[in-house]
Amino acid sequence: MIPALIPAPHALTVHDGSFELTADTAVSGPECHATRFLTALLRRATGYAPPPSPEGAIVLSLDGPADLGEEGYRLDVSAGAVRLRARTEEGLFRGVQTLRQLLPAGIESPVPVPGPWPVPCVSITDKPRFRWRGVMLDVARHFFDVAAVKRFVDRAVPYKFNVLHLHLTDDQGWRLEIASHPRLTGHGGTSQVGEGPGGHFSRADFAEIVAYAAAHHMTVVPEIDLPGHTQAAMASYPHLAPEGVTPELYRGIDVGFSQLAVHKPTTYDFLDEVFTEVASLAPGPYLHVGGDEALQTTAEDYAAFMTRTLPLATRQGKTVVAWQEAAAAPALPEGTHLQYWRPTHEPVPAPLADAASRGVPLIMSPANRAYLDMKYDETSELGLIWAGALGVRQSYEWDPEAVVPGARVAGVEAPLWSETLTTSDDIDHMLYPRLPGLAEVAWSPAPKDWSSYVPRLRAHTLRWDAAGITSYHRSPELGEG
Ligand code: NGO
Repeated sequence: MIPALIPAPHALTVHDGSFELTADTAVSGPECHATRFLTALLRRATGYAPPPSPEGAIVLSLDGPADLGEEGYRLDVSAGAVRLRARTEEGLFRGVQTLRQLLPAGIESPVPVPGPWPVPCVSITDKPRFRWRGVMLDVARHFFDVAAVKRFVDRAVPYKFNVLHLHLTDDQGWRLEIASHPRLTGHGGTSQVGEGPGGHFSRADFAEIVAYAAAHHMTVVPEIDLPGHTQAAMASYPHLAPEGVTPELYRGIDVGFSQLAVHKPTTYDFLDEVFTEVASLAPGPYLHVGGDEALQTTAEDYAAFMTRTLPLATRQGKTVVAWQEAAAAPALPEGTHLQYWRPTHEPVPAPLADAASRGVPLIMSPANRAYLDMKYDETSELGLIWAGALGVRQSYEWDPEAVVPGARVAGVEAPLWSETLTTSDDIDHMLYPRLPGLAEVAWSPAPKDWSSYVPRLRAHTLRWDAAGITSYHRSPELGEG
């Protein structure tokens, strides 16, 4: 029996027999997140709490072969021992997720449940196809608090995602406290889609999210969406608005109606101050500046805006990330990543094709493949459908390298926009069962075979049940039993 691993590893050999985890099975490994995570996971579901031992039967070590790279690992399970090797702590952490999936579904239980706890004997050598494997949560349309963001991270971790992109600002709300501009959240954070009170992350809240992500080897990519999608900012400070008058807070779901005062020097002073604070709060290498759907901004103004704004981000030592429209900026700073989001059936816009041909790395999030806010089908209650319905198979069966031929693909990201989502159960409903497929697209070697994938995915529903995830979509595409 082939174990139901998602994402499928690079190379897997199954041997006869199994390792049996018992009350005496100690874990040993370097003092790091991977060792702590595994120890806590095993203890939580099995109730076993053996004292740590330098010669545990499960041994993690940092002596993996060099060709494993940054996130690769080698996992050998025999009847007597589990050996996990990597070059880095990150590699060990990814390998721990594989070991987790080799254990019975009950390992996901938040409280101790009875065993037995067999692990099939295997040899696995694994490393990712793409270095950028992201999930995005829109906390602007509806605010999601620290606990909800942590839960979102928990959903992505078993599937080896390594980027947490937070869409922190939009017309409906500004969600990150900026000490130099307290009204951004004090006023601009008090609205959201519909009637709710909005909300925001204090600096301490945000630090907690960054630390939680880091403990799960995920990098936080903060997004400040500019120069459109900025009504909440303008509603907070009149000088940011082209007319110098604060507009009302916005609670609808239209896009493309707002624009910062792109001609005023004070706008760039503002952005400099915001970026300085965001950069210090999010220590990762990236700063996402949005750039999408600036429909009120002329092409000339957009180019001028980006020419002034992008260096403000790089001044902070950050690599710029922006939605694909930013390909129209006259000069993209070295290293800039563009995020492809339009559906794959649309022609690739000329500036984007041009940027790609110059080697600008692309993050692939085409809406008709990777947008987790799309409805599963016409009957879905939650979600939008502007890019078409997005079934489980359609989000799985695609090749990120075929979307813009010849492009340098940094990886894949699955955005979850929250116009229609208000609770963590809503989030779970949109994530599962599509998220694991996108993880496989991002991690596993091409090509993808739906018929070998669907039984593995079906097996994972037992894990979600064991974890107490109740609202995942019962997709007919997964078939019976
Ligand atoms: C678009 C738009 C977002 C919407 C989303 C909904 C991008 C990059 N801009 O994607 O503002 O929330 O669609 O699917």
